[in-house]
Amino acid sequence: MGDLLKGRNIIIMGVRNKWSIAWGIAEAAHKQGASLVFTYQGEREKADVEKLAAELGGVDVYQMDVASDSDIDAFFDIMKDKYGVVHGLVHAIAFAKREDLQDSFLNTSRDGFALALDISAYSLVAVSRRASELMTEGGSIVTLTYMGSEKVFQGYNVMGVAKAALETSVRYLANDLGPSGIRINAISAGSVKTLSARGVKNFGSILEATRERAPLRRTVELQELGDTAVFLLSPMSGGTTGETIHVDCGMNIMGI
Ligand code: 1JT
Repeated sequence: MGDLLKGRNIIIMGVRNKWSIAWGIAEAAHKQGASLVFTYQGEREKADVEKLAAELGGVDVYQMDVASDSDIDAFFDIMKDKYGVVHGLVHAIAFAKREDLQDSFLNTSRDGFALALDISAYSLVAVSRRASELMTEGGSIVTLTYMGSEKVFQGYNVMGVAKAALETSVRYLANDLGPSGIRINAISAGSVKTLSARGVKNFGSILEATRERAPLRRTVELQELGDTAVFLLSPMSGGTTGETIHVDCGMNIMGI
């Protein structure tokens, strides 16, 4: 418990279930007194997300598909009417077609490439623009990335390209938003067993390699990702923007 985020209205996009990185962030932010709002993609996610929201006692939940500009506009209209001011935004959303995460990158279709980049990278630009209009007291935006943007991971393919675009978007957005007192940073999470990762073949061997080779000899905990997000959302990180922070038990520093 603490009050690092007390009185701050923070939107979290991408809570899906207990294993979600966004849920780890929600729990950590809740412990620091944040007033949270969750968004979910569509009807399929509604019940699960509402149940999790109830666990934190009175978190508002709204449907918003980042593929739809009208969904995004409608959501931020509600935020403006109901809250007026937004202090924080967590973007924990990515998508790629299953076939594009299995085959070789060489075979990525035009459609698959555009879809992965739209949902995983452009969506940050779209929601940051709307959120920034409500961040009249300054603000902090946090997104999630993965080391597949920097180095080749067999099968990560188009998501690696999307995450590279996401990280570069963070830098350009930091430049645009900085003068308004709004910071934006990315957390590069080590491998964790989320629903997204579950569908990935050989994901077990990635976790195993992390336990064997990462400096800390283990995989990262959701709580550690949550605590880093709290740091980035709070004034504790006031001098940091445009940055990608690795929270991966040191895995990214290793060669073979
Ligand atoms: C997505 C998925 C984004 C899985 C993701 C992701 N970011 C990290 N992971 C886990 C992962 C996946 C692969 C991998 C290593 C880690 C799936 C749905 C779309 C968005 O390959 C080495 C493929």
